[in-house]
Amino acid sequence: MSRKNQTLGEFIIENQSSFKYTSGELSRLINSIRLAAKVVNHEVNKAGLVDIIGTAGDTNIQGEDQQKLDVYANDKFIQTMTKRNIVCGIASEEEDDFISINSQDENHQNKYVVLIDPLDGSSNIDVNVSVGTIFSIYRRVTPVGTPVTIDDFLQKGNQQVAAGYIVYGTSTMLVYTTGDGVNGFTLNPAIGSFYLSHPDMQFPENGKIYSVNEGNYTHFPQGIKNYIKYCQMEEGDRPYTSRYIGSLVSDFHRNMIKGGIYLYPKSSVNSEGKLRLLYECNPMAFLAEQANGKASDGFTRILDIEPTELHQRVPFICGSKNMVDKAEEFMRNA
Ligand code: P6P
Repeated sequence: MSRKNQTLGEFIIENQSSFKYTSGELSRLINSIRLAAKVVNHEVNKAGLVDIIGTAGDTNIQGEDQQKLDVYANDKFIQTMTKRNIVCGIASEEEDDFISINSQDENHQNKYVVLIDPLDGSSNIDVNVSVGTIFSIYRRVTPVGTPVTIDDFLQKGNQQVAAGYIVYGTSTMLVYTTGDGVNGFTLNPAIGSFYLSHPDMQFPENGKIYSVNEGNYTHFPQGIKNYIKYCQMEEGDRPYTSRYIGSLVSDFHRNMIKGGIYLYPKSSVNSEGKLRLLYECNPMAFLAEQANGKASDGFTRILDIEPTELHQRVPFICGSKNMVDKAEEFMRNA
């Protein structure tokens, strides 16, 4: 039973036995993500000081080259998971191809692969708007003892063993699931520990917030246009409130707490939408369903979509179950 104010470390140990692949490897993997999150958080929070402490292309006090924050975040998460010898492969939005990891020559004995968007919404950093890291974890499907192949990464979202995000906002939170509900941990920067602040997070079945970039309205499918007009109509509990941060993790996090729907549909500009299936939509959809929410491409459950390539995009509608149902109804009837 989770207790508020438990540390993330205590929570992982206490709940390890409930995870069906109890081997301690996944716990060590979550711990490595926790460590990388703290390192990245430190840099993200300094971003506003770039004119004082240097930026990409400069060198820092250790003489290291300063990097763009999304490249920095990518390097830190990959280094941390590699050094701890826990995963056999990593795919990242920042890497064209997946990375086979065989650190310390352990002959590819590790069982987990991780797919990651190391710093989603990074364009918001320059204007001091929150950004996030998104991760998705699978067990490999090819034989242990051999290098990973693309098949280990092109798995349906319903095969994920864990998923989560870090939101670098007014506070830094790590929110994740291993298939037994969603729990949120808030970082106390003074001592560098994450504390269980949001146990058993759940989407309200209904909500009054819709998140979509309405600047694309004229390019949307008719069903989406009709749903947006429905949200704006004076009737019953509507009009809803429009809230769009431009950072998926932040919009998702707010909607999960308050109730709401996030939409990034396909359009005449983005024929498959903008968001990536494997390291944005699948992990967020796993979290949504574990929190009593729903996620689809407007017609098909996100977690059932058969992946075909590493960086493929899909339309994404996610949030409070009854709101997603209504949006799908408009898509079907258009
Ligand atoms: P647009 C950030 O680039 C991102 O991937 C999501 O975090 C965000 O919701 C979306 O794209 C914003 O895209 O086209 O509305 O600026």
